[in-house]
Amino acid sequence: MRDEEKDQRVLPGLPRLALGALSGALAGFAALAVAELVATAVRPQSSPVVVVGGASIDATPAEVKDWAIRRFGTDDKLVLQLGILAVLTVLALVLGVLAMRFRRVGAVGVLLFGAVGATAAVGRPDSTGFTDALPSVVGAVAGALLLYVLVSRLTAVTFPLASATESMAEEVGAGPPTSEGWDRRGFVLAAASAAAASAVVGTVGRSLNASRGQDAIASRRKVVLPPPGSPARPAHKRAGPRVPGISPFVTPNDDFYRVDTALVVPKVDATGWRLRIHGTGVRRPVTYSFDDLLRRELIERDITLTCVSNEVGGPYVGNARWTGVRLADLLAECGVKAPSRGGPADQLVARSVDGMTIGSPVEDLLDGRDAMLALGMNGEPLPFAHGFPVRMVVPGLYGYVSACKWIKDIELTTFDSYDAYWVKRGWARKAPIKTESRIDTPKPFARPKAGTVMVAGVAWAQHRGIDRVEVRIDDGPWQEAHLAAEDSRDTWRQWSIPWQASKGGHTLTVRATDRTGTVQTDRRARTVPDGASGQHSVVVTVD
Ligand SMILES: Nc1nc2c(c(=O)[nH]1)N[C@H]1C(S)=C(S)[C@@H](COP(=O)(O)O)O[C@H]1N2
Ligand SMILES: [Mo]
Repeated sequence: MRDEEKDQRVLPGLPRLALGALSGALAGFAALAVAELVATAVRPQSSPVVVVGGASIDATPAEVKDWAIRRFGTDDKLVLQLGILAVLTVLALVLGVLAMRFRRVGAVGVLLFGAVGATAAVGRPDSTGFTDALPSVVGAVAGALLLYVLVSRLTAVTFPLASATESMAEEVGAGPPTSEGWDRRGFVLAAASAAAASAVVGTVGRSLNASRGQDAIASRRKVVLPPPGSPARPAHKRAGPRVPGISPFVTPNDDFYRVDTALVVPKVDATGWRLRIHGTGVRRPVTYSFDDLLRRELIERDITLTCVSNEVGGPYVGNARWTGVRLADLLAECGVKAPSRGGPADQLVARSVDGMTIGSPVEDLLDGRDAMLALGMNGEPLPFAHGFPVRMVVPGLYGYVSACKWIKDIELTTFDSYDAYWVKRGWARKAPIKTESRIDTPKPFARPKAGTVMVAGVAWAQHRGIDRVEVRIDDGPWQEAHLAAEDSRDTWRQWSIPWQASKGGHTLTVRATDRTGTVQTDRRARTVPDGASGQHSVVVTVD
C-alpha cells in the first residue's frame, strides 16, 4: 500500500490538513523564537525579521516606501514587521500541509527560509560578518526538526523510528495499532511542549534584545554638554503668536518626527565612537572621538529639519535647538576645499553605523551656513532615535541629503562617482528644501463657531527665510498674515490671521513667500524625486 493511501486512512482529510498546517505554524513560531534567542548572543539587528525587514526596506521602490511613510507614518516599521510575520505564517501553514504529503520537503522548506534569512543577514550593509547568519540558521534547523517530528506523529502510527515506520507499512495496512490510527498522544504532547518552549524562548530572547545597549545608555547619561561658545539667539526675542493649536516654535524631542530605515534603533556607546574623515582632496585624514568633539567650540543653532517625504500640509517637519561643532571647520582642518575654490570633491558622503549613506553638496556645506555635527538637541544629548551620539544637521537641505544620524564616517567624493542610498532608489541627488507653509489650526473638517476664528500655522524656507505668508478664504483675495519675529532664516516662522468666519463650508488656503521673492507655487508635485510642492488647504464648516 502506498504511503499516502495509508495516511489518508489513518487520519481523514480535513483534520489531517489542519493538523499539518498547525505543525507548520508551530515550526515557524519555534524557528523565530530560537532565532530571537540566538540573536541575543549575536546582536539584536541579526534577528531574521529585522534583517528580512531591512532588506525589504532597501528593495522597496521610492514610490512604495514614500506611500508607506505617508500612510503609516512612524508606524511604518511596525506595519512592515507585522506584514513579514503574516507572510511567514501563510508560508508556514502551506509548508505544514505540504509536509503531510512529503515529510522531507516540509523540513527542507523551513531550512530554505533559514537560508533566505541568513543571506539577508550577511548582506545587510551594517553586517558584522557570518555570525549575523546564525540566528536564521539555528532557528531554521530547530523549526525543520520540529516540523519533521510533528508530521511524523501525524503520518506514522509507530513512532519514533521513521525508517521502522516505512518497513512496517504492510503491518499498518493490515490494521492500525491504535483506534485513531495516528499518534494522537505523541502529537499533542510534542505540539504543546514545542509551543510552550517557543513562547518562553521567544519571550526571553525578545526581552534580552530589548535590554541590550546598557553601555550606550550609560554613556549617554554621562554626557555633559558644555555651554556653547556661540549661543543661539535668546528665546525672548521671538514672541510668537499664542494661538491654541499652532505648532510650538521649538518642537519637543518626544514630538519630533522620526524618519529612518532602522528597524532597531542603533544604540551607540559614545565612549568607543569614532568619526573618520577621509577621501578625495582630504590632505590630512582624521579620526575624532566623542570627547574630541566635545572639547571643541560648540555652536548652538535653531534649525528646522524637513523630510523630503513630507506631503503638503504633512507632519515631517520639526524645529529644534541643535548644539554641535561646525562642519566647515573640521573640513578646513582636513584641507578640504570647496569645488568653487578648486576642491576636487563635490560630494560629502556620510555613513552611519547602520549602513545608511547620505550625500550632500560640499559647496553648500562650505558656503557659510551653519552645517554641523550635532551632539545636542534641545539642551540634551541627542536622543537615540535622533542619532546619538552624533548626527549631521544642515540648514536648507532635506534630511535625506544632509542629516545622517548615528554618523561614523565622512568621505569626500564626487556626485559622478557615487550615488548615496536614496539616490540609488530614485530620489534626486541634490534637494534643497522647498518653500512651504502649513495651516495648523483650524484642523481639516473642524466646525468652528461663526465669528472670529484664528487661522494659524508655520511656514518654512530654510536658509532663504520667510518674508510673507498669505491666507485666502475660498476664492477671495490673498490676505497677509501676521508673522512671528524671525529667529533666523534657517527656522520656520509661525504665522496667524484672524478670520471673520460666516456660517457654511469654507476652504482656507495658505502660501508663503521666501526672501528670494519666490512665492510658494500652487503647482502640485509629488514627494518623489525632490520634495512635494503645492499649497495647503483646509476645509472647515462654520456653525
Ligand atoms: N542613519 C540614518 N540617518 C538618517 C536617515 C536614515 O534612514 N538613517 N534618514 C534621514 C531622513 S530621510 C531624514 S528626513 C532625517 C530625519 O531625522 P529625524 O528622524 O531625527 O527627524 O534623518 C536622516 N538621517
Ligand atoms: Mo527624509
